[in-house]
Amino acid sequence: MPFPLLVPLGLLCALLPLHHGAPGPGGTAPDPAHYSFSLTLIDALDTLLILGNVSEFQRVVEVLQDNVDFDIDVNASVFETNIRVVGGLLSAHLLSKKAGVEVEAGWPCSGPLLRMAEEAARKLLPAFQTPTGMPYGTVNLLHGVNPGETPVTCTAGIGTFIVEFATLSSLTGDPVFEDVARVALMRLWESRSDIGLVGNHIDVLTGKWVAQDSGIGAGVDSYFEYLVKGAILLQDKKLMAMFLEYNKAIRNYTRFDDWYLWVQMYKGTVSMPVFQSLEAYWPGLQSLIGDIDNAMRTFLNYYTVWKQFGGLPEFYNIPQGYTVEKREGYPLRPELIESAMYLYRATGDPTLLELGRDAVESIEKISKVECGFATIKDLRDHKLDNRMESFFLAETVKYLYLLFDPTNFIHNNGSTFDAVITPYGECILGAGGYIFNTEAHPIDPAALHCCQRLKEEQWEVEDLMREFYSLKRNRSRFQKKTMSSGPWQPPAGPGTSSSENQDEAREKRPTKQKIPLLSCPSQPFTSKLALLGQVFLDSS
Ligand code: DMJ
Repeated sequence: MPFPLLVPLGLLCALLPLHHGAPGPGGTAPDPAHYSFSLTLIDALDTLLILGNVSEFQRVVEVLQDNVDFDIDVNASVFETNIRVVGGLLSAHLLSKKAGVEVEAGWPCSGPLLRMAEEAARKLLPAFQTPTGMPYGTVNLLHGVNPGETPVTCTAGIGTFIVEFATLSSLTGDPVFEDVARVALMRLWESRSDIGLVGNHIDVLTGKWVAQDSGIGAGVDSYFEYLVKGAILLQDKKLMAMFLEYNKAIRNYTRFDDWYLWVQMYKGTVSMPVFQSLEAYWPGLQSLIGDIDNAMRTFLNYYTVWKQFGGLPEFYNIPQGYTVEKREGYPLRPELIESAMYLYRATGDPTLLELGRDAVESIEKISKVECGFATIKDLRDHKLDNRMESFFLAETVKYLYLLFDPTNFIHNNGSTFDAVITPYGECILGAGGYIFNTEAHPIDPAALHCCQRLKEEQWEVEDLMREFYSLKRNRSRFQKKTMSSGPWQPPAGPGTSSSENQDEAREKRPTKQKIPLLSCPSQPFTSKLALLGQVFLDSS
């Protein structure tokens, strides 16, 4: 297996803090490579553990604790900061015990990396203070949203928060993160067209679509991904129902011969017969909903493009069978390898390993340079660019390794686990079923049930109060025949204040599901009280 060659070199040189802090070019969203908070270190941290390098993991945790500072005057992409920084820190926090880091009492409900994740996420919250509850795309980490900031955000920049933010809410007990993420998701859902599609960019102040191209790739991709992953992580049937509705519309209007094109979101007419490298996550996502046959067919289409060029060009014109002008590059993206990893777990089909082998060979042969692996500027002549994206270490290397390492702890099927004593009782961790955020940072779903007493109790008290007041109100209505009340309504249109949105989101939060699909279900408040905070299954 040629793989071991690739990994150590990539990690040796690339895990250095970046200290640039330059703003984005020409007022556009800033380039994450220019943030001043050790982006690559954070993004690559959990990769170290997955590859088995615990001593480096421990060293990097110390470096981060001593160096990371989010109180800086930098314009940051809300989306990128969430998926790379908040996601990377959360994942590393949850894996730190496994990596031999001495964790503090209270872990996983407290710890330095969790505090950093929370601090970074709080810096993003001002972006959600819009009339629609959909966030701005960029926020200044010191001053909040810049006056004059563009209100146009891409769909993925609105709908890619629930995995990190719900995890953060569960671990910290502060519901604000999950609330804002849910409001944003709900608004997108309400903004879909009559034929069930969403566009590419929307004005977060007015709720009007600014770019009406609809597809599964750039600008939209991880919104769909987070409906599925959020549904699995939170056992939330409504999120899955939303995805399945979209899935129907996507198949009806955008799928041709197992390729996915771009169409006009209101009419369904084809606007771009193009396959984008970013779309290659889709077969992996289909495998998560059990649609293996469709996933394999689409994967094989994409693999033919890989074979044609030795990598995936950013854009590929499907009828012409060639790259699109100025989109001939391959920045070592992970998506096709990610799909191969999921599908290999599901099928064991050796074709998927062949893609893995081809990827390792291409990356080694074309992109390896003295101090890392460079972006391929043009797949036609193999010219290189002077940059390595942080997702290469966070995702590409990780998914490749996991494709070839069937016994990795990430693939645990529940046969082993760790019992951890938390301030809220015993909690089971490390049993598998990890949910990867869109930057490949694995989140242990069981961890969301470790620190819940506070939150659950808070909600129970809120529910009791609500019940109490609604009883009281009904009684007085009965007596006075004045006030009207009704069932919960979805968030109102633009103009609703975001605190109202958040109240609504809290009301709409799925409380206890009848049939938990994952382990570690939470007990009702009363039983937990009786059991002094220990989490036991109903049957125990
Ligand atoms: C990553 O940063 C994330 O996967 C994101 O969702 C889009 N794709 C890049 C890598 O290609």
